Amino acid sequence: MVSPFVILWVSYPMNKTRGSILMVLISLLAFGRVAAALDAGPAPGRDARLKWWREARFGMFIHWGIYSQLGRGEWVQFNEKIPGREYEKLAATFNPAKFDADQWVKLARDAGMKYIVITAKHHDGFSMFRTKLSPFNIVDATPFKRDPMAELAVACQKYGLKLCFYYSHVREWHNPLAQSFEGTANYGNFWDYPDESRKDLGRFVDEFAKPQLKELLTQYGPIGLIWFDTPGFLKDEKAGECVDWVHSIQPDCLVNSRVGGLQTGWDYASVGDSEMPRESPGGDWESPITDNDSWGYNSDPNNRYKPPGVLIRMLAKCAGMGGNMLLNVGPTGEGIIPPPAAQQIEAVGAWMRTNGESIYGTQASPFKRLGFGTCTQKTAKLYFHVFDWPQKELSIPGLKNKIEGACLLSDPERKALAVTQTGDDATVSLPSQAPDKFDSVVVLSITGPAEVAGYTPRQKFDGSVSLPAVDAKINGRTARYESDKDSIGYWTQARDWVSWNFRLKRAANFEVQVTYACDEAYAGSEYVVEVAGKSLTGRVKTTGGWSTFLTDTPGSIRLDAAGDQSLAVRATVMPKGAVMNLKTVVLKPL
Ligand code: FHN
Repeated sequence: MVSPFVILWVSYPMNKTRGSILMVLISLLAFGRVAAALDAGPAPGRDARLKWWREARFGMFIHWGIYSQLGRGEWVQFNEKIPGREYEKLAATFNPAKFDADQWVKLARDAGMKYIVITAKHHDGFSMFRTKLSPFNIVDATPFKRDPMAELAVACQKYGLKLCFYYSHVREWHNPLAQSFEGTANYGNFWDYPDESRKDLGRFVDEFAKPQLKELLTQYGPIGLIWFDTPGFLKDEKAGECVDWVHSIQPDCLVNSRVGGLQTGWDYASVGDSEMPRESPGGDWESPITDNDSWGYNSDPNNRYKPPGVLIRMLAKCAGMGGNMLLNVGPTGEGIIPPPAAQQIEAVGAWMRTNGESIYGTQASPFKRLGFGTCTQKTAKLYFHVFDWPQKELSIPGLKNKIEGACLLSDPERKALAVTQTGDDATVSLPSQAPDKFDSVVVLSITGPAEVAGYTPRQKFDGSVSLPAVDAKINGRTARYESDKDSIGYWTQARDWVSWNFRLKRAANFEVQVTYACDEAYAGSEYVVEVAGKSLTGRVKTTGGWSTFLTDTPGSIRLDAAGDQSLAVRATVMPKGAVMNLKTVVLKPL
């Protein structure tokens, strides 16, 4: 079953908090039904349709439209409430003479991307393709007059990528019929079309969206997928019609989950915008990730492009959780992919040329967590993506299979690395230098399908033991793990406590380091750290807020016995209604 959070899909550029809260509520309403839908089993032909997509793991997203000329993102019309008549004038100046479909697709191909999803029509309602449904389109309304989708189709054919279309089927600011209200929030065009009673989403879908989809699915050859967005309150029935419509015209064309909140029949789930789930959502999923702070081109010099290392690790993490990464670029109004974006993509491409084997066609990691990075797998092969290169050896916890061999994926000779295996603990000897700054891949050949024991933190090579909140057992009523702060919060009952099991290889004296946050108004609790029959006491000080963490050292402790141990943190005194937000406990050898 796919975890419910795969459908927490949207955070809005114009009012993130309001938009996110609303979408969380909508998503919560949808949980049961999506889960039920997925439990009902795959739609006929779905596995066959998804074959190329599961193999691909990496695609390019392109947000490009007449808004790109302004350099203020794709939401500029809504954010600035630009009247339709004014906004339409942008078509008259749109002449992206530097657009070169071949160059764009080649850039994607060289980066190892296998599909391109481009905005055929975004919320502004401007069609970036030849259409009979509206004169507000790139061929009829601009001096450019060309159909970029036709040119991209040729280039995709040439370089062997799948061409796919983003299509905004509910939210539109140009067509007066399109939806405005989504619950209490209004993301429609209420400044040009204030009379809500004249809006009719059903008619908009039937009379405009579906015929346009038909054009997209009949004018450009085989289309890999239709990427629907912002379903809002589209009725299940209508969303279902959209899915069937796509499949009836091109049975092999995939449809993502944003077609509707509660749909059965879509092919894969889109998680939230630029969301990196903490654990695998399960099933087939994809994360759309912007390369900077915007989707459409943003000329603000403060716009932060993600460094290549971040993107490479995101790609590995997605694959490690069994998902795809759809990396977005926002070309300019002239039709070029901004140089910082192109450079980023080239750097990811360089990594993919060496390490692509560890991404394409892989499945999710069999390990719940790996301290050093992540893992992907294929039959009889495990690919360990090592982000934090350990000195000398890589410790692999809980692998039950026999290891037949190990090597570095970047080593052209694939020289064998020494491996020792004791029970379900394995160590692989490594060179001292990481072969890659961001993600070095260590390949293990194993017998049979990977079998992994439950995760227990292990003592590291430097002798330290790190016990993060995410691995803690939380005993109690209110305390819970908060992923945004990566800590245990809501610890508002003194009797709640947390504990970890861990495995010690070598006895030592350890300094105990407790990292926590505490708001000034709640400081003053007392806690104890208990391990191996010994205990240390600490007092919780203010750290300046619930998200500001500091490290406290309540003392040191000797652990004599190697083997399985457990450590607990309890509150002994809680004068002000909360204990702390606990992030980690680290045992540092003295
Ligand atoms: O509102 C859009 C946004 O502009 C962008 O297209 C993203 C991409 O996933 N989707 C919507 C918000 O979720």
